[in-house]
Amino acid sequence: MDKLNHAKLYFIDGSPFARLCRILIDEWQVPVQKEIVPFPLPDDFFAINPMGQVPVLETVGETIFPTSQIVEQLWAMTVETTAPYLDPLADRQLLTVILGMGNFLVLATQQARAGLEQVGENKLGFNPSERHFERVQRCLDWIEERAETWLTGDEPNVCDYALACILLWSDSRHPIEWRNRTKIADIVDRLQTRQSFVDSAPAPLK
Ligand SMILES: N[C@@H](CCC(=O)N[C@@H](CS)C(=O)NCC(=O)O)C(=O)O
Repeated sequence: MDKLNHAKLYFIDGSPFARLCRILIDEWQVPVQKEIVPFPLPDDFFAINPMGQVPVLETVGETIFPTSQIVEQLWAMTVETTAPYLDPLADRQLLTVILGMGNFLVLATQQARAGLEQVGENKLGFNPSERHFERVQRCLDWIEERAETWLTGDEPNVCDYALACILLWSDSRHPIEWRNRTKIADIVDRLQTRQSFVDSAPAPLK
């Protein structure tokens, strides 16, 4: 068997980052198996990824994370480079901002859902969770300013998929205001009916 047939993506059902990778595997037709792992992740997952997070892509001899690195690897594995081109500077900066915004949103949402409250004097000078939500709103404004029909060209690309995965995850966990940005809302609405999105939709929370 060749190297491609051995590749495996570890994911948890809800993760927007893992959902992006699952969607890219389907959209770009990359030969990668998908293996679901439970949430919370077992402690021994730290042996696979020292950050204790999914997604993780295993190929022969390589264990690849975080999401941005997996995206590059999946792109390199597309059989006939069917994936649309990403400009090395502008588009990758956009993807970095979208994934960074996702990190802030996940951290702040997890804190809200964990019911954590302030227990001591705030020596930092701001509320980290509120600051994360503020960053998300500012990033959305920045992305909306740059959006056209799609974020990076004439067809949907990894930046559009990533943005949609993150905002749909937010809707399913701890909704925030984002639909007031009409271009972003239009992108998400056009993507969420695609088969790759339907097949990877997170199960409702119990
Ligand atoms: N920066 C990471 C973010 C990945 C991430 O936040 N994964 C979350 C799920 S959305 C996770 O694995 N959480 C498990 C845990 O915290 O135990 C990446 O780009 O891959």
